Amino acid sequence: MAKTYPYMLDSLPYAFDALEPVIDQETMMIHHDKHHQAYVDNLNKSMEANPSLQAKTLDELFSSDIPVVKNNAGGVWNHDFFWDEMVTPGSSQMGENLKVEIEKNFVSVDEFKAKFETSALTRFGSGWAWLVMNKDGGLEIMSTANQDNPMVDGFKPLLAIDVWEHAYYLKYKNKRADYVKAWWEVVNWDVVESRMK
Ligand code: MN3
Repeated sequence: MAKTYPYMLDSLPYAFDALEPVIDQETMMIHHDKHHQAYVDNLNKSMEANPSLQAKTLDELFSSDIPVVKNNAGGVWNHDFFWDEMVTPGSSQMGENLKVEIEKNFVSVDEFKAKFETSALTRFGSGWAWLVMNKDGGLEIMSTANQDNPMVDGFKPLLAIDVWEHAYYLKYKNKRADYVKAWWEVVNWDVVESRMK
């Protein structure tokens, strides 16, 4: 993930229809080819306007005080992270190591999911809900506005759900809760566990 300028949009690691029926093909095409592409293009433009930032890595730009830099750097990184953690519905089960950590921090997998869903549903407007690891190795749930990223505050992201309307509106309309509940089916738990290391 140590990308630098000039930024390129990576292909999805699966077909546009791979997450059907949880996330429909049209949503994936627009989300990746239009929204994610726009973050890449706008980040490159902001780098052209700020040459002194061109040598920085993507995550170093999250704390920029130039809003267009911070927002688009987050947009690029957060979407790469989101695509990588999803897989064909129902094809991934939470492994024992991750389950033990989740239970240690949230009592049960069900309680973890309920808290994560609440975080996703109470994020007002556009943003993300996250499972993160803190500096002591504990797991926490949080949400961020817009394209903000928890790494700015020293957290290590493990899992994130995009709750911008562009992530779900075509299929789920205003029903963010239905999207969030269905989304568990496409989480690739092996990827989440690998991010703990
Ligand atoms: Mn998005």
